Amino acid sequence: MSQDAVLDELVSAAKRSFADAASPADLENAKAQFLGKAGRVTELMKGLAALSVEEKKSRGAAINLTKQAIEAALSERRQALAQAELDAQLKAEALDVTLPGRQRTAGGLHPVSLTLERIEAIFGSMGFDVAQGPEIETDWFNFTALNTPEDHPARSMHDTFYVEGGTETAPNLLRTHTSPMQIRYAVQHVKKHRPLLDRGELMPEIRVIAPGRTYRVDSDATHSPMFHQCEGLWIGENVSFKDLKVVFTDFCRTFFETRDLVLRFRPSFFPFTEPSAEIDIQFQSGPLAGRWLEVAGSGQVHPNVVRNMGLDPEKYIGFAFGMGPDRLTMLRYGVNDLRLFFDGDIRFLSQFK
Ligand code: 2NM
Repeated sequence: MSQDAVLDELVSAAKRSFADAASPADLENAKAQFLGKAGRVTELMKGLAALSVEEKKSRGAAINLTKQAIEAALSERRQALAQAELDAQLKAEALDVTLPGRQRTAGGLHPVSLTLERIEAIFGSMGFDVAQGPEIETDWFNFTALNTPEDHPARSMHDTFYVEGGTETAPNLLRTHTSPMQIRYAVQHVKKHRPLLDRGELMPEIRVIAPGRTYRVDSDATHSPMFHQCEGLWIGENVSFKDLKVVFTDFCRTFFETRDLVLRFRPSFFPFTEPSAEIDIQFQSGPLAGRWLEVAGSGQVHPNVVRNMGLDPEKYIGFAFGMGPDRLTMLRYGVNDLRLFFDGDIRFLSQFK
C-alpha cells in the first residue's frame, strides 16, 4: 500500500472509530488511539525522525493533513453526540401541554353554613333583611338593652365569656345570642327614620334576622362553647302573635321541605319578651314522626326592649324569635352529636356538599 493510501486508511479508521463511540467518554478513548501520546498519528510523526530533510517536509505535510482531517472528524462527532444528548434530555423532560390537568375535588360549604344560607333565603323571601355584626359585645347590647336584670344568672362568669375592654362594672363579652345585633339594627333603623317619627308619620316596619356565631360557657354532646344562632325580629304598628305563628310555620315547612308538620307554642319565659313561648315542631311522617322537637324560643318583644330601640311601645309592637341553626342542621341531616360539626374532620364534613 502506498504511503498516501495508509494515511487515507488511517482517516477512515478514525471516522469509523468515532462513529462507533456512543458517548462522549467513548469518544475521548477513541481520540486517544489516534491523537494521544501513543496514538497512531503520533507514531507516524515519530517515524519522521529517520527521514531526510526533503522527505520530512513532504511526508510531514501529508501527516499534518491527516491529523487535521482526524481532528475535524472528532469535532464533528463531538457536536453530534452533544446534540444527541441534548435531544434526549429535552425529550425526557418534555411536557405534554395537551394532557388534562390533575383532578382537584371541589370544596363545599360547611353543613351549618348551608343551613344559614337556607334560613337567610327563606326569611329573605318573606321580606326580612339579614344583619351581621360584632361577636365581641358590650354589656349594654348583650344584656341590659334586652331587659336582662342585673342579677340574672346568664350574666355570671359561669355562663358568659368575658373579654378585655369595656368598663369595670360592665366588661365586654362574647355575645351569648345574636339579639344584641337586632338592637343595633333597630336603633339604626329608628335613627334613619327619625324625621318621619318626629312628624308623627309611620316608620317602615323593622323586619330582620341576625344569624351568626355566639358563645356560652357550656360543653357536652349537645352544647358547644361556640354555637350558632339566628334570631328574627318584626316590629310594626300591628304585628301580632298571629303573624309570628304564620311566619314561623311557613319557615319550618319550607326549611324541612314538608307540609306534614305541626307546630306547638308552649308558654315560657325570656326577659326580652312578654308573653314568651317555646316553639316545638312535630313531623307527621318520616323518621322523626311523632316526637315533639324544640326548635326555637319566641315572644312578643318586651315594652322595655322596644323603648331601648328608640320606639314608643304604645305605638310599636312585634315579635321576636331565636333558633339554633346547629340543631336544625342535626335534625335535617339526622346527626346525633353536635361536636362532629366543629371537629373539622373532612371525612364527615364532605358528606354535606
Ligand atoms: C329568643 C327567644 C325570644 C329575641 C328577642 C329579641 C329582641 F331583640 F327583639 F329583643 N331578639 N330575639 C328572642 C326572643 C330570642 O331566643 C331563644
